[in-house]
Amino acid sequence: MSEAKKTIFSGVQPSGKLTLGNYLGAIRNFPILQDEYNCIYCVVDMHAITVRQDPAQLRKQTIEVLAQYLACGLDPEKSTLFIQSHVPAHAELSWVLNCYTMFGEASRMTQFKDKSSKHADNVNVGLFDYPVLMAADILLYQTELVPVGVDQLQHIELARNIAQRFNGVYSDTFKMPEPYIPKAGAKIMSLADPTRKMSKSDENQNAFILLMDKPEDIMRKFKRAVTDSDSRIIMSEDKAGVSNLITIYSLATGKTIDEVEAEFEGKGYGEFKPAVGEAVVELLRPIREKTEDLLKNKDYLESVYREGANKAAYMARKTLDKVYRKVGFVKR
Ligand code: ATP
Ligand code: LTN
Repeated sequence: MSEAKKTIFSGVQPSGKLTLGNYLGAIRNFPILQDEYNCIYCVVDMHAITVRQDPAQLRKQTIEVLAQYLACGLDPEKSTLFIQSHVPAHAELSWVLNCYTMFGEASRMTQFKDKSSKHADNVNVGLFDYPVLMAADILLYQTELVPVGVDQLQHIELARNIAQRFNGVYSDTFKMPEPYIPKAGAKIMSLADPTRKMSKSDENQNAFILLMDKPEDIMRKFKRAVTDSDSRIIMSEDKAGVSNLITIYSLATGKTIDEVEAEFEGKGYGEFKPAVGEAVVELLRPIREKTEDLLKNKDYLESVYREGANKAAYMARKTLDKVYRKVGFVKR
């Protein structure tokens, strides 16, 4: 890691098993820049507890997300991979940033509104504060680029506003982060209801494809995927279901949208849906197999996240010290 390199930061919540949406929208892009950038990828367990989690499951899923980072091509020699709760600077900076975030702006976050209605019995302060912790994650490392799906854009804009406000009150402290959102795949839709985002916390198992799903489950879910009454295989705004499948097929095979439309011209869903299923089976097969292998080697995974936390803590401390000094805390 050299000082001259620009920094990339992103995180994924261990709130469930990873989906094809997480992969195509975010994780797929994580390894591609690891040679040119100082890349930092975190498993954000502190974000995950904003909705109720089973402790044993959370521990297991946290390790699984780390294994999947590696299986998707992240190299711990090149990138810093760690678990958020292992680096206390995230919680420390988020407290300070709370005091530079307006109640009104936090109230406008659509993810908060969505999750509050989904978990009406547990609208806790952490859920409200979620985007401020995310701003701390990003700003601690002087991040310039944040690869995420489009649903996270509003949170990155909030992080920019907080950074700008803090820099304005004191002096330049934080770099301005930019979102890095893929042109295709930024919002993969649910297979059961293509007007909604594919989400790992959906109650309907047929709504999502998991990276660890068995080939037969992947095939079954695609065959059942909700499409529209008109059976033409074309990309169109009023054909959410089929457009979503075309996007997935195009990303899984590397074919352009035009090529996909030409390939299935005059053909129906009976041919198209199994073809999408097969392409996704082949896309995910090496990731699933690599993850299974890695999960057998807990010592190795432990060495990766320990080493990662040490590197991250060192980088984070520099920013946190600066922030504490600027706001007027006495040096200890
Ligand atoms: P949850 O259902 O628990 O809210 P999630 O499935 O939305 O979780 P996150 O951990 O919040 O997943 O997201 C991890 C990354 O994956 C983020 O960058 C997010 O933008 C991206 N992402 C999540 N769902 C999709 C999707 N359907 N399409 C594209 N990108 C997605
Ligand atoms: N909120 C993100 C996860 C996340 C994140 C981050 C992403 C937490 N901290 C920092 C990018 C940068 C989500 O995907 N729901």
